[in-house]
Amino acid sequence: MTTITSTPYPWPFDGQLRPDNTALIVIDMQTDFCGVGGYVDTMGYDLSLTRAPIEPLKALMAVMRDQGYMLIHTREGHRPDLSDLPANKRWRSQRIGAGIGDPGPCGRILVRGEPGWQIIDELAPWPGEVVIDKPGKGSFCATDLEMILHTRGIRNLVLTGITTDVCVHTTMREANDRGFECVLLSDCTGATDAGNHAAALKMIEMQGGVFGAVSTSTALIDVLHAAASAL
Ligand code: C5J
Repeated sequence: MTTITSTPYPWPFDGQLRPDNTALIVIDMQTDFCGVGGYVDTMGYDLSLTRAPIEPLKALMAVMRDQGYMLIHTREGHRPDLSDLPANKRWRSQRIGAGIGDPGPCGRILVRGEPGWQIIDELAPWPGEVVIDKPGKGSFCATDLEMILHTRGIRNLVLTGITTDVCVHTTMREANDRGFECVLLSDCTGATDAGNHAAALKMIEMQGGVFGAVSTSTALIDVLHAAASAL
């Protein structure tokens, strides 16, 4: 039995934490969400909040790669012809001066292949790691993520990335509804608003862990190190 210290229950619920059944998912660590001149910066939000997870994530990714855990990266973005961009998503982003699909300092905002859409160098995927391109907030919507997880025998998901209250939360809810056992690491996530980050964590913990559990990278790393040294 292996669990990590987390709230509101020790995760995973059944103590089955192993490299063959658990994946780390790193959501949307793209320049558009945490880099100068990207989408979030153009909207005027505080980049320090969405950049906060970078260092803890670096450390966690190194340990999980070393121990043979599966890493999955996601990128939010749209086709260059914008055929997968809903009109209301474009409209509301243009209304606040950061039109998705429009040109900006990092190329066309949230368009696949543009500089702003790339995952930041510090957290770049390694060759062979799965990268999921998604047009929406949730990582399961209009992607092959669920099929990949089932094919690889993954049933536990460690959720990280940005933003806590939007793409990370949506993905956690989608995963929980599909029966995956989820934990979100509070220091490896960030929102465009500190209050929203805190609220998103609290929502998870209601009803005994309605979407899963909340923990930290250090709690997970401690357990992974202990498990490795017990071998
Ligand atoms: C948003 C995301 N906030 N990655 N995307 O539009 O959270």
